[in-house]
Amino acid sequence: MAGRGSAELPGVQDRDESLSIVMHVDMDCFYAACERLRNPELRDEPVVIGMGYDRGEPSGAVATASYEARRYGVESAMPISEALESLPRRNASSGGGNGDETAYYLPVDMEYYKGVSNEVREILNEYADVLEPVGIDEAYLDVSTKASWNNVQKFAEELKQRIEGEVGVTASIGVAPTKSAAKIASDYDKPDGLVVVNPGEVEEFLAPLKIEAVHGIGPVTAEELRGIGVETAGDLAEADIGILEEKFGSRGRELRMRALGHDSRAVSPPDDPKSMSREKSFTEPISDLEEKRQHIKRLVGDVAERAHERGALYRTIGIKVVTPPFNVNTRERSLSGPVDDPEVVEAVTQDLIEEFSDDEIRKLGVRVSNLVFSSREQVTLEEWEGTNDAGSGVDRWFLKRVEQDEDGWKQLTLPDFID
Ligand code: TTP
Ligand code: MG
Repeated sequence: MAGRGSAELPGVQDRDESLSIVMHVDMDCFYAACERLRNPELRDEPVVIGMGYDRGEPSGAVATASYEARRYGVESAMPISEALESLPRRNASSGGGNGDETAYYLPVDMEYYKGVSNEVREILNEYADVLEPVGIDEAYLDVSTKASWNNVQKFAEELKQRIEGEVGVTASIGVAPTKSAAKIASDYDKPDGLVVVNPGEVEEFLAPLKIEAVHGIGPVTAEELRGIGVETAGDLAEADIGILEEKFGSRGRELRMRALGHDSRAVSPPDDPKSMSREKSFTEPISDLEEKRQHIKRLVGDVAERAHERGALYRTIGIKVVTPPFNVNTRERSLSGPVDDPEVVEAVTQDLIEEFSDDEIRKLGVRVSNLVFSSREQVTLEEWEGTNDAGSGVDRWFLKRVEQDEDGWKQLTLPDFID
């Protein structure tokens, strides 16, 4: 079934869809679920998390709401002031359990949510041949060799239980032969859902859904399609190809293929970053060398820790020094080989800052680049061997090693620093 020739969507790799088992995991009301972890009082209660929200204020917009709060019409992107109208704030004095008419309102705490997200990701890694995280609370997993269509339901149930048992939040999972069907399936029975769409059932699964559910169809195309009587994915799958081409040109055929469930995008790990950096601005420029050294030390600690967490080795270490009014100076040194060693970063950067001993500085930065990733469990053997696609793991690496010079950092590579 591989290689559908002209039926393949343009710009995507040839992939045998019938062989892949794709899982889409999406955490339920994620920010609210995180808050419930550290405050059990919030469990089963309406909870609203606001971006740009300050406690007690009507400012900001809803980032997410617990399912209990959604019953009152509160949803993402709604102004907090509007949410408050349907669901007033619960005061500490009123205590919990005073019915569903009020909600807890809390500001977003990204750092905390990222920590929870990482815990989930570690479990996902164990279950995936290839893991493609999307944002903070979603991921695609290719589980083709870890599971079979006969046991994938149990496999996904076990994964859900592990996430709930070990992290304490719930996930909804969709399983299908393609990414787009898996994503729709994970949303189909939220929260705490599990929907498996077997090969051969994708078209039937999609048919009753509104055309917006079809991958790549936005509100404008949806409206145009409705204009020619196409309301559901099933209508689109059966639509006259002549009419679709007349209206949408070559895209018409493509849209129809998508409504039939074809999607040959492979689950692929996100690109590795090319560099990692941290910067600090000062409201009053600093001139004391010891103070500069202390800031550098802190920035080095942050950058080196992040690189270590991501399994990144670096070959180039640099500093950025912004002097008034806004002169950006960058200095870098390259080592003879990649390292993961905070002391080397500290030594190099402290040496580089000497040149700016007498300057007033309004911003300092530390960057490591020329990265090589040591822990790449999520990359499949095929990618390493370059059989999967042109951008194989190895090729991408080398490409990256010559694609430096980003973020306004001038390439100023000095002779090798270390033998
Ligand atoms: P979603 O997965 O879209 O939403 P959710 O996890 O809260 O709820 P669901 O059970 O429907 O999956 O987004 C994940 C997080 O991203 C969400 O908890 C908060 C944040 N977010 C925003 O900050 N703004 C937004 O507009 C949306 C949609 C999400
Ligand atoms: Mg979610």
